[in-house]
Amino acid sequence: MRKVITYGTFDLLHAGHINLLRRAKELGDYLIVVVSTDEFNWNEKRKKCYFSYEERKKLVEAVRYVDLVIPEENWDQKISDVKEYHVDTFVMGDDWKGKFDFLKDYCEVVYLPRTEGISTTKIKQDLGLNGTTANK
Ligand code: C2G
Repeated sequence: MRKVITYGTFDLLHAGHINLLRRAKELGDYLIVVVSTDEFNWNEKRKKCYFSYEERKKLVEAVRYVDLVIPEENWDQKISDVKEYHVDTFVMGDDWKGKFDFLKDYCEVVYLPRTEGISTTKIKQDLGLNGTTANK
């Protein structure tokens, strides 16, 4: 069984996320999605999510391509995740191109083209939600 892993916030789940998850699953048989916790998002990415971790986890788990969702709590868990789950392929959108090449010692690393014209930030801007507080 070829296992694939990817990481992200996945707030306001949209077609760009789904396109990424679909193509990630096409690279294997089992897809693990590591969803950023609210604490990690704020402490490390200064991102305030509209949906809480639990809500974002539930939405990502409902996506047909996804087999397992686990929490992303720090930047440094990727190597241990790859080892613990016996991952064959690490996938990210190409906005991260090159940032995770250190994982090439442990698994295949694939950067996929982002879906143009959509992002959580654009959705918030279009809806005038930029002042949204974390978790509503
Ligand atoms: N993505 C995409 N196309 C978009 C928007 C997002 O392909 N239009 C991809 C991103 O490249 C990423 C995934 O969808 O691979 C999740 O995007 P975010 O939720 O924005 O994730 P991010 O905040 O970049 O967190 O440790 C890595 C981080 O957790 C990544």
